[in-house]
Amino acid sequence: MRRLALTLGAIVITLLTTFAFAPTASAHSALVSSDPADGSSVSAGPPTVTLTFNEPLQESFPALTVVGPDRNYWQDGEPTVTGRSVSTQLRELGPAGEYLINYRVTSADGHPVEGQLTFTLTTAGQGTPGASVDDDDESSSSGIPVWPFIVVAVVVFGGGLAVALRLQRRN
Ligand SMILES: [Cu+2]
Repeated sequence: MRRLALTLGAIVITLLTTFAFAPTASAHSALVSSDPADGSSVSAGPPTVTLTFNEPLQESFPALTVVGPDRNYWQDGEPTVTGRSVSTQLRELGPAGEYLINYRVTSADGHPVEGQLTFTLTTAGQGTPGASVDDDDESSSSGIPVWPFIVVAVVVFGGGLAVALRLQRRN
């Protein structure tokens, strides 16, 4: 009975450790506002897209893309982080319809935060799009590799299991 309790205890500790190391989704830096606002309609594209968060962001590896109803990119250049905001230049827009703003930033505490907003262009513009999303699937998706977390989880879990088995054998 005592042996079983030790084993179960080791497994519980292992699981807790695993979850502590796992990437937590989004309770860190929170988006508080955007320009254009989420769900808004505009008759002409704004020159820049800016997202503002509740706390300063880290400047490493921001991602901010704007994808049109034609599945082309409409942002121009790389995003920049300034304090609590991340922004990117926007091309003159093209077809009317729904544009998706995809973002990924790094919280002050080092955790990635990502999400998606939309706005609707009501009057088509004359702009020329950037690359097609479909030509660029790998770098455009969330982009954060999952495998390091899996490796850590497996190593931690395996280590915990070894300890549990050894405790069991010793008794
Ligand atoms: Cu965090």
